[in-house]
Amino acid sequence: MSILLQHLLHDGHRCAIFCRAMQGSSKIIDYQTTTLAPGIKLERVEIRLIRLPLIEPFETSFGKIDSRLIFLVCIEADGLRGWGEVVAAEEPLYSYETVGTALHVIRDFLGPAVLNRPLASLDDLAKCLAPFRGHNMAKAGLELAFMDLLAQLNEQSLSALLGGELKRVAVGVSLGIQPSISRLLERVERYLRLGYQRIKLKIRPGWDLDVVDEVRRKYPNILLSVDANSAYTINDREHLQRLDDFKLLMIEQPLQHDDLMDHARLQEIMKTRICLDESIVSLRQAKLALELDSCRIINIKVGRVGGYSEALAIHDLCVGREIPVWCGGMLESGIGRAHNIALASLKGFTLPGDISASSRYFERDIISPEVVVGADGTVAVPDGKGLGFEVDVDLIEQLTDTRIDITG
Ligand code: OSB
Ligand code: MG
Repeated sequence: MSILLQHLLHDGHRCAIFCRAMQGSSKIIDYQTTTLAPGIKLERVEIRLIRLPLIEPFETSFGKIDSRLIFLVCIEADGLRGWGEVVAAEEPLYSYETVGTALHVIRDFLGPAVLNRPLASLDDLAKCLAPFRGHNMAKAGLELAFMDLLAQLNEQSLSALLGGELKRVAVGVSLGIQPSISRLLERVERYLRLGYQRIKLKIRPGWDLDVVDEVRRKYPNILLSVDANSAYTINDREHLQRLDDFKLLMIEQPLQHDDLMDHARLQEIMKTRICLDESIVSLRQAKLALELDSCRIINIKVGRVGGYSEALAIHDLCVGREIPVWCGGMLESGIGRAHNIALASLKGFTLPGDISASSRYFERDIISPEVVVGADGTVAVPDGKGLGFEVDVDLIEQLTDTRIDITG
């Protein structure tokens, strides 16, 4: 049994943990059926951890991974199941949250807080989660599952429930740091041929100016951006200014995650627009960033900001201020990917999102049909109920490493 699991197993009466390594197979636990009126009452929250290998390693300025431990959240009410995904990674590198912290927080606090009370809207759910500080990715997992459920109950698509209007969303690809420039150029060529509308290059000191120069030289007219994932400091300002030569669509998160001041200082001297990712963890931080002119583009990740209520508010703020918005990605499984597609169908998402085809990352996805990118670099927004994709429950069951049931 993993150290993580040994640590997490405890005698709490509200949850049952099923671990493949421990029991051989998972079991279903009974729960009490509750009435629905006046709002939905969530009867059960289920966590599933499944490991999905990546087709090729993904390297950023903060590390390299070759698989994703996917954290799924399933909630049940009125015989229906809603699915969400917690985008936290195994290590606290992109954010302080991890699979372990999210598991703890959902099992011990957030899950019990949302069970068995009438929830008529997303707002009601958000109010149950609001007292708990931080842990946005954990909160988002519940909000996502809840909105899938609500859409199914309303017999509408998630996109329609969110107020999305686009039928297809524009997408780009995020290319990790490669062992060589020639390998990177080969990847750029591949994804352009597949139709992706924008190429984003991960950069870090030592893998930046020369690399961008080569790509730009070979493709003078493509939409090209870079993402530093906080690899620089304001002392690198002159170095970063040299990126202004490459007609980049944006530079994403060059400086520290909690440093809006230095981003504003850098934006003042750079022509290239700064886009904030890690720094935008709430509507308040988004307002502050725009007030300070720390960025001129915002990347919305529903997980990073704590769910749909905050994501929609940030979207509306940006639309009001004419700040372009795009949908970020966290190497999600099909479930998180389906949520991203629904979110990106809102009108304010005017730049291509990091929403790749399932096959860009995984051999086999856990939804059907898988997400596909058309030759025009767009992804269709499904109009079926809820996520609009079938969740492959059998495959999830087969892949389940850890399962936790939380009941009231
Ligand atoms: O900074 O946008 C990022 C992946 C993991 C963590 C952070 C980031 C990313 C990506 C990949 O860039 C986006 C995707 O295709 O899901
Ligand atoms: Mg980023």
